[in-house]
Amino acid sequence: MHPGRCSLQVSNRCRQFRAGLAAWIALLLLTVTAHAAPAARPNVLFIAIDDLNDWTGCLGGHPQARTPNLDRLAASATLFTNTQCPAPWCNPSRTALLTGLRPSTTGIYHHQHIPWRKAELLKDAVTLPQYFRQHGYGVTGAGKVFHHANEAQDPASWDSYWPSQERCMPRDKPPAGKRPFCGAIIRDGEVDWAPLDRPKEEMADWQVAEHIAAQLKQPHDRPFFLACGFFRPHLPWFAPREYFDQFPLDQIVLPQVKLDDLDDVSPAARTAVRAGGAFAEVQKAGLWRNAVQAYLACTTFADDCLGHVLRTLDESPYAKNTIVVLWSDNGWHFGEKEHWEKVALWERATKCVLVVRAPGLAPGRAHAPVNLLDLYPTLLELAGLPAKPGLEGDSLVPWLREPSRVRARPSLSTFGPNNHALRSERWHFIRYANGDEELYDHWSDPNEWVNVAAQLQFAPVKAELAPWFPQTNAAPLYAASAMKTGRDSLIYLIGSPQQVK
Ligand SMILES: [Ca+2]
Ligand SMILES: [Ca+2]
Repeated sequence: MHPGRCSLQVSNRCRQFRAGLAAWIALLLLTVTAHAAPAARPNVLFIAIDDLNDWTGCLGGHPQARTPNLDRLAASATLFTNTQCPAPWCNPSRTALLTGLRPSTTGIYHHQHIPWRKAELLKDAVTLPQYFRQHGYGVTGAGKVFHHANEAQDPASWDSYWPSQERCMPRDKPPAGKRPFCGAIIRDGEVDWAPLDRPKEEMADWQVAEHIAAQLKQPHDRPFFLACGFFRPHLPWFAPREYFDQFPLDQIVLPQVKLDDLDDVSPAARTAVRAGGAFAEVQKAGLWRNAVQAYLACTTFADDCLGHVLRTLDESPYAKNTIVVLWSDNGWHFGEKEHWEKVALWERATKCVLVVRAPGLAPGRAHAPVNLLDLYPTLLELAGLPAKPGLEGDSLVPWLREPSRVRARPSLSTFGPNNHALRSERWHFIRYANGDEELYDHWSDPNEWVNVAAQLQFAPVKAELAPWFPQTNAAPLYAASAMKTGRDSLIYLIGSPQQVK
């Protein structure tokens, strides 16, 4: 055989073989591609706990806080230890988180700015759950996620809701007898608490947990976004007696307060807080310790509900392919700065809880300043959905990958028009609409006892942070005259709408 001819024949055969192989591989790939499911997107379990400050085991804000389920979640996730709310109040905080836009952009500053869809900018806004709906997710929820008129939950955002789109929580049966149960009338009876002689299964929050758990036990034919909103430890602090019994009254540790703490805050803030007056009422009634006990009890009850959901997730087929995010919408004062509740720009009111666990990412603790506004872009990136232009937060995925990363951008909280606070890793800088300022150094003063805003040596700190104050301060959805008087108008004592540019 002629070597050349032979070589030619081999070469031809090789070419035929290669061509056949290529065609076969192409066919195989085509077949595999045609039959394979599209890349599975992770599910999202989105958990809110109302009014939970840092009195948790993992954040260490109170030595007696007992939150074993939250702590376990935090240990398996990234715990953001310096999280600020967009606004220290349910409605503006949640509206900002769920629309991705600041209160100063939308004009939703107040508890009473509902329904928030009435704001021009939010009329056609696509909310976080709605965005997941638009991208093929099955989106459902139970409990308090949006703050809304009569607990309704913005039908555009959900495929379904429990108990219904009109009522986000089952009604808790009130305790027998007449309010107030705590022993005194505090803020016209709004501040109240009591241990209940009933099983936890009869509580609305437990029923929300039960509903979410049932969802996690079901088969799902597409990725899900499941929202779970717990109402406790929001007022009134009613919880089964077994939770109160875990915190014997004579052993309750009270928060550290400085008696003359308000002396160096701005006059407007001092007036506003004292006008609220609930802490003075609590003290006068001799019930400070009882109130702390009730809050700790309600927090442990909420944690128990959380545990029910997390255990069900862990035992489900979705354990490994579900992003878990847990957040609270604002902090709470218990007498620090003579203040009682949220609605202030100090750290006790603005610091909230944020935990994010994503498949494939190692647990860690991030101390960079972050904001609930960052959640919207974070969840889109984690789920592999297209980024949404116009959101005012930033994705936290870089901090989920590298928790020790430094962040230049401070975290913004807003309370009423043009009253803002910026939190960096070290500083908390508050500027009210009338120009009054407070500056606290968290490295030396974690309780925010010493306002150093007027000290010349810190002028450069303020100058560095100030450009982050928003340039836009939208007019409130409704005028202040439409507001109730008293505590609900505190927001305008500090920053009257007339002072807004
Ligand atoms: Ca709240
Ligand atoms: Ca002080």
